Amino acid sequence: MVIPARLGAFRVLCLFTVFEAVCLLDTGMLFPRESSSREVKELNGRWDFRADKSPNRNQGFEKAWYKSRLAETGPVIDMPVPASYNDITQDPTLRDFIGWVWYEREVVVPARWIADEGTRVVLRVGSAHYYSVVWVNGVKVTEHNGGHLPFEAEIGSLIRKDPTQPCRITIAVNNTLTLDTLPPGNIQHMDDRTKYPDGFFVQNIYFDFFNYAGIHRSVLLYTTPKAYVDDITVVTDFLDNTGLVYYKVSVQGAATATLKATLMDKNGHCVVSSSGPSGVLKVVDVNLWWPYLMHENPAYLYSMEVRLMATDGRSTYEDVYTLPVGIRTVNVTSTQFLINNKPFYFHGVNKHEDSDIRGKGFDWPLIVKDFNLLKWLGANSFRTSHYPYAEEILQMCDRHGIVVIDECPGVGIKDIRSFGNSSLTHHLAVMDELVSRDKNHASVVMWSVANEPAAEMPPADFYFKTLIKHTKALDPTRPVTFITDSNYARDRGAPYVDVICVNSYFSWYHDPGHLEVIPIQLKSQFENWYGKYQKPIIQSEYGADAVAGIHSDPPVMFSEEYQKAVLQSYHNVLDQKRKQYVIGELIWNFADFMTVQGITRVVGNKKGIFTRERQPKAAAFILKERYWRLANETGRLPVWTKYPCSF
Ligand code: BDP
Repeated sequence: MVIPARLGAFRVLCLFTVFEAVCLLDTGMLFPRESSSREVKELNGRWDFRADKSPNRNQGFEKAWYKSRLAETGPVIDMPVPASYNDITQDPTLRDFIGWVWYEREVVVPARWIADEGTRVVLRVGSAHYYSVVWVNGVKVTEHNGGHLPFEAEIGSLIRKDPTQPCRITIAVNNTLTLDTLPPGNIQHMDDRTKYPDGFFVQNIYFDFFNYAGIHRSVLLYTTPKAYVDDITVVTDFLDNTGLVYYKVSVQGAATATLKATLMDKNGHCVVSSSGPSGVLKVVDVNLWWPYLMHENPAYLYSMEVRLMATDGRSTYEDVYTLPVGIRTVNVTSTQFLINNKPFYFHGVNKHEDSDIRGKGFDWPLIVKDFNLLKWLGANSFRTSHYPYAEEILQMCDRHGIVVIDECPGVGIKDIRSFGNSSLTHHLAVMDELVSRDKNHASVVMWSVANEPAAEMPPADFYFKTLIKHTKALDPTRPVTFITDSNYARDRGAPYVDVICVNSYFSWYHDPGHLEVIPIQLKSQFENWYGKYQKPIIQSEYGADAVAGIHSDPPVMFSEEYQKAVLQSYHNVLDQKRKQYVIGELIWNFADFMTVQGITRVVGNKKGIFTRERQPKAAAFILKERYWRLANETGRLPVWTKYPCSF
């Protein structure tokens, strides 16, 4: 249910109801933040590492490598965390390794954390690809199925058992994909010894990016008091110039607790407060959260401080957690996407978490550079193709007003066996984790449950109906979509989405080299989809490969000129249709990125408008000119954009 904007009071009533639904998830996944009651210790840097290259990849478990220091059971190498391990060494077998790899490091835990029984010590892994098992001092503390999302374990009692021992953390990570993982994949053994060496196998994948593996995001220890704020959910709205922040706090570790929520403005001044585990904060003369280039003061964030007091007879606990809150609404009509009741046109990009050396490893310099490029380009949005991105990236989106279509790792669902019950159950669980992690980001305006599934397969309809219904129940305040490249999706899956997202590569994968087909085929694409559903449409991917530095006039495929020409032809049609029901365009892709080796890829996918090193190709300037023109037409530019060299 996306609630129509015009129904004022009814809408507020509904938000109370939907708010209950958002809170269905019972375990919190709050981003670890320091506060007067919480400390954070980053465990990033150099870890010991060994890939288990035994034939069955299982020696690490058989020989219990977690029981003693990794260096005692065999040779170890240096491995940075966070980073994919694939491109770190000169070892080709590690670049393409499939199976278990082992990471280990010892940590000095502050004595006061250990001494104070009233302190919880939590070990958190921001993400590791794909399956992880974690031990502390040889004792298993958790395991997690899936990359791209965080997981954690409380380890306080374990490290208190013998405070003289250093805290040894061992993490085993396996990048093997199966028909039930997200994304799916499968292992194929080649037994013909006239062709393949002994033990030869490959991992088949059905998605177009390198299956980078390892510990991709920060590993942290953080503390909370024994009684603590476990989760916060906010839903925002406004009536006239009063902002409304509905909040709900869940508490762990205390049967009863006193809670106070205080909203502060950008300058740290208290605006309004309320007590109790749930309530509504009314903000007079609200500063709404607006997207970049839609308003002269975009991305306004309040801070909501939640303060908990609890006592268990012996001790008193105080916990403080501060959440950034942007007040905004999202609604969809049959022809428009509304943010704060005003039409929003997505002029943005699709990205990847990808760079040289680090692979998919989190890297602040890269992230800040990418945001500078997005702003230079005049992009107001991106899709997290094809998996959830690091939380720090979404925080940057909140801070800079970059609107996000938040995608789960449901990419490459192409085998009929990946539409079965166990796949669906896992997919639903991943959506639970994703919504739980990202629900409070103002920048996130839509969920994408999958990219280009094989919609021609009959089970696709039930699968996507269930998935979309489930996601809407988790969060009825945001629209839900799935991304399609298939006309079959018109009957299977698409009936349940709020916004139609279509990928197409006319004159590339279809009619290669024939730019003249674009106007006809793109127009028919839009008219067929709109004709059937009367729902707004986003051109969620389009583009062409261009190898930077290859030039050709007249344009031929793979030259910078051809990429430019494809973009220009698409833009002509988009300019007609955006006056009707097309609500956005996202180029494929922001930057060149690594893929599996294959005859259609020249050291990766070259559809970036920037190279992998983030230098512009000719197409970047075409897009920049267009996006700033669109922004001038549809938005209100911030004062500082008069000085573009401030980027
Ligand atoms: C699209 C996929 C994307 C690919 C792109 C391409 O969604 O992951 O990278 O095609 O082939 O269909 O460049």
